[in-house]
Amino acid sequence: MSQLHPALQPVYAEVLHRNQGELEFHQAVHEVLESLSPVVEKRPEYVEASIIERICEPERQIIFRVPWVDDQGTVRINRGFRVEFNSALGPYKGGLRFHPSVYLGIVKFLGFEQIFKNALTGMPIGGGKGGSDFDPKGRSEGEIMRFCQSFMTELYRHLGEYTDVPAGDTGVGGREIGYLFGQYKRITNRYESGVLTGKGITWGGSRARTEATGYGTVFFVDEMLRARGSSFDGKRVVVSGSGNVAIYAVQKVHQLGGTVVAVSDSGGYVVDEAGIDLDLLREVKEVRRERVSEYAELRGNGARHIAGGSIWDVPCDVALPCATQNELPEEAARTLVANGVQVVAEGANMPTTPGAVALLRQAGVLFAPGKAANAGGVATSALEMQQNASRDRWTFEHTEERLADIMAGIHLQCVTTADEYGVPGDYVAGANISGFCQVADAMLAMGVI
Ligand code: NDP
Ligand code: 2IT
Repeated sequence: MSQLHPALQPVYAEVLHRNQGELEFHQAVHEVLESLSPVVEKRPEYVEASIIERICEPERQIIFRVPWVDDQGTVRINRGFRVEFNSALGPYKGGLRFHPSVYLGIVKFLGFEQIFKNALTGMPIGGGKGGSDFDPKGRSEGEIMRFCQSFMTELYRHLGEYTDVPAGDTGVGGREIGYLFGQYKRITNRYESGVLTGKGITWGGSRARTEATGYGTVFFVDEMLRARGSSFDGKRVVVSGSGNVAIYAVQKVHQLGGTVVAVSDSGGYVVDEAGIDLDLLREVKEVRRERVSEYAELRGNGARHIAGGSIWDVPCDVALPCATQNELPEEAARTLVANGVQVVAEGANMPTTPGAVALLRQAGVLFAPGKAANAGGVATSALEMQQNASRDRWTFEHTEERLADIMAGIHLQCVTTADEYGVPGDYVAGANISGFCQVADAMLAMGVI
């Protein structure tokens, strides 16, 4: 990790002291503070008003018990979280994650990232995140529904279309949003469409929201390539994960002329030199809710599954980590560079470790941070809120066009901000500085609250 600006060292020390053991949160804060040295020099008013200290402290943190009964009649207890991090630009907005690894440090890192990501979208949304250590793997439909109902029975009192608007994230997709929305509607006796995003199309959802994060990541890379006179055409691409973000990244890469040759899950990865068959992947993951190993068995064209191991061993021009945090460590970055990778763009949140990011950038690899590259999901959530507020429903084409425009706008903001602050071509600094300044200016305007 590089040295922070002297004005930022005590801020970071206080974050470590106040949030002990929350390693992912420390990592996310450090990564933003590293970018802020030129801002501290250029905008002393932020330091005088303690804006950075304030941004690092969530406005509100909610932790609650989630009791539910499994199919055997046993009472189970999970922990629920909602961290309402920053509402300077709009109501708290961000997903819910259901995964056994979830604890306060993960929710806070995600919520912190979300503040700046949401600012970059240019939409009026603040930052928040939530979830539970509930493990949906192997659970029946009934168990998932009862868990979601219990979770919402506490969470509902903190939500509202002008207050806090959750959506999905790892382990929370359309099915879970349905159960959560149903329970919210029942408890409040209000059809408040704008309280959750990622809803089904017939009951207030936006077309293209399901596709938006993966599509947006690929649109962002397309902008990076285009700015350098290149394109996806003929590129070999590796996408980690095989969930919501990964699946639609694969689809858009194929539409733009690239070939995705590998995808993964937590059990291993599949190499399919002919190009991933999207229909089969969707059937295995979205319909049967099975493992990628089954994809290799059903494909029958020489596609092979490698249990364990690292998907980053597969040579590629473009690498899109779309699974989870810290899934692309330094050794993997070294292998990618040795194999000639040109671009790494984060579809997931913080999938690349700080050491790996440094190594990629030293090697001249184009690197797009998640805050910018995966902002298409939450941007389209904001478009869903807009449709809900106006009781309207847009076409797929119109929504996708808005998404593409937003991603092009984020790319431009990263480039121009990096230029303005003397770090040309640095997408990490461009994204962090641009997102930060928008939030900081709003906080300054609103006084000490
Ligand atoms: P899903 O639950 O749909 O899919 C997650 C995928 O990642 C699964 O294939 C899962 O495999 C895999 N995975 C999880 N942990 C690991 C691991 N340790 N090693 C390898 N693979 C792993 O989640 P999403 O696709 O929605 O989210 C993926 C990432 O994208 C997350 O970081 C999320 O925060 C981020 N993101 C999501 C957005 C959205 O709109 N959904 C928006 C922006 C970012 P397995 O099934 O084996 O667990
Ligand atoms: O990390 C993310 O940006 C998301 N999981 C999407 C959040 C949202 O509110 O759509």
